[in-house]
Amino acid sequence: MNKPLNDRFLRALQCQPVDRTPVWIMRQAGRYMPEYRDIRAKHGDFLTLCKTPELACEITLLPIKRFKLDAAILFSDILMIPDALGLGLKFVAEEGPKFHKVINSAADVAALPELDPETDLAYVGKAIKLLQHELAAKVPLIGFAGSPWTVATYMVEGQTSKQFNKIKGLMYADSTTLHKLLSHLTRQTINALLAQIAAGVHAVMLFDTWGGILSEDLYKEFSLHYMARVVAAIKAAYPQIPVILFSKNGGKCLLELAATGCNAIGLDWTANLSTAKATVGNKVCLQGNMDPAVLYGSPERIVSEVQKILAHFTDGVAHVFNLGHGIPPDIKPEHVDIMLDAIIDYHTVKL
Ligand code: 1CP
Repeated sequence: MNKPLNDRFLRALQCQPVDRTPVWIMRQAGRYMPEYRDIRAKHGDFLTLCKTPELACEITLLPIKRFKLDAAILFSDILMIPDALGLGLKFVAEEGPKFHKVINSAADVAALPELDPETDLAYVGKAIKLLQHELAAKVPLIGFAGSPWTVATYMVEGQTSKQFNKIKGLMYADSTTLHKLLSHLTRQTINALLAQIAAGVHAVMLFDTWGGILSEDLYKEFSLHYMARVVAAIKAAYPQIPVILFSKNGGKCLLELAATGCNAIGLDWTANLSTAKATVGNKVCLQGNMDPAVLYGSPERIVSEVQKILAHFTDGVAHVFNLGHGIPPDIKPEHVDIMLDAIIDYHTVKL
């Protein structure tokens, strides 16, 4: 893809100076936007939106047209890989994702196919190519996948979980099988991300939503290790493409995350920014970390919470502003404007 006109997001990820802090929002094209709800109501279910390149492209652009954002993120989902692996994904209203087939034995893992992203995930590449044209290189486009561990939780549990007893059960009863599953997913993830980069994304991010449910040792063995393999493979093929790792509740292993060779670490709102800066602030860019719930607050409170975060980065440590997790569906879009204006105004005042 062409070099974007607005490159402050890519510069921050490379720890280069920027004119102001770049910002994007996890789940920025989602249900809190009336424009998204309209498209969803017209075209049916979420998977249809993901698998129709024209719609995925149109939805990716919605928040870019509506808000002052510095990056677009491809409209897709981390569960498209297990869907392509043949597990039969559907989204049930009020309940979330459900898989028809679940993985619970060595035989299940051995039966998983190797994906060819050019055919099995062709709709992803097509959406990126459409975006290349439609975004007209205004802002960079982020590609993504789930971390192997996080995607494995859905494949083994069959749905979202609170206790994660099935995957933890497999971990303690038959760790060899779980490692085989994670290795398999790591290969598919690498190939899918390399295909996204070849199609034109400017940066990639791994979402490790459930890494934080593991103790430190198990996190290193079952989550971090496989993310490190993904980073190494991306960097070997495309050294210039920035890689962001986001482990929700991953604040314990910042040094190890930075040692993977990633460019940026996404932090949730429980991370202490002073500690994070002191630990890895001279090695990687930090992304985050406002509690999404702040956006339920008053305009004054939103502005003061934004300022509190930005005050940590006046010394030039590389930072991309984001929420600490996805934006909830019932946030008022005007509150997003207040947050974005506060970020832009903060820098206007400082300059
Ligand atoms: O219309 C709808 O109801 C769909 C809601 C929705 C949306 C807008 C889902 C269902 N996924 C998405 C898009 C999505 N998901 C993006 C698009 C880009 C963006 O705007 O950010 C991304 C990056 C994701 C990533 C994703 N999907 C994650 C990792 C990040 C996170 O939020 O923790 C996870 C865990 C999923 C699985 C998923 N997709 C959707 C649901 C309801 C879930 C389950 C979440 C859970 O288990 O609690």
